[in-house]
Amino acid sequence: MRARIAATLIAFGLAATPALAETIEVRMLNRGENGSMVFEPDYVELKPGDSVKFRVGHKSHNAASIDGMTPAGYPGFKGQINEEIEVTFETSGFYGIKCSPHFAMGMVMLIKVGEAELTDAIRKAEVPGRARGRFDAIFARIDQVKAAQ
Ligand SMILES: [Cu+2]
Repeated sequence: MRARIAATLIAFGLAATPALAETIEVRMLNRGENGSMVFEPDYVELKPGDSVKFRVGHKSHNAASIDGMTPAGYPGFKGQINEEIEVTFETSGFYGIKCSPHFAMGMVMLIKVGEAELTDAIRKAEVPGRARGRFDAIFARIDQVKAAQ
């Protein structure tokens, strides 16, 4: 009898424990594998509750959410230049991220949290031309992976 209670408690404990939250590092670089002014990697997939730590690879960059490219109601965030910030993402959806001074040079990345669809609101958000090109390339990779599943 005592053994059965213990087993029940253990099973309940495991079920109630969420998967361990992870922190993924993204570096802010003047030059990376995909050209100049880049976040590396430029696309990450997270579980709700996971975090991204934005690391200073080179100086003069920051990480900030892009208005209109986050889940509805998300308040947004903005790191200072050269600030290494760690951001926890709780709400499922896509999050467009920019470096404020290099947004026009295409310094952007995309984060997917949980289960989310690439909506037209995300795909067609208004961003500078070079950011548009990089986002379209990221969207194409996501679509390719999805089509192969
Ligand atoms: Cu930058």
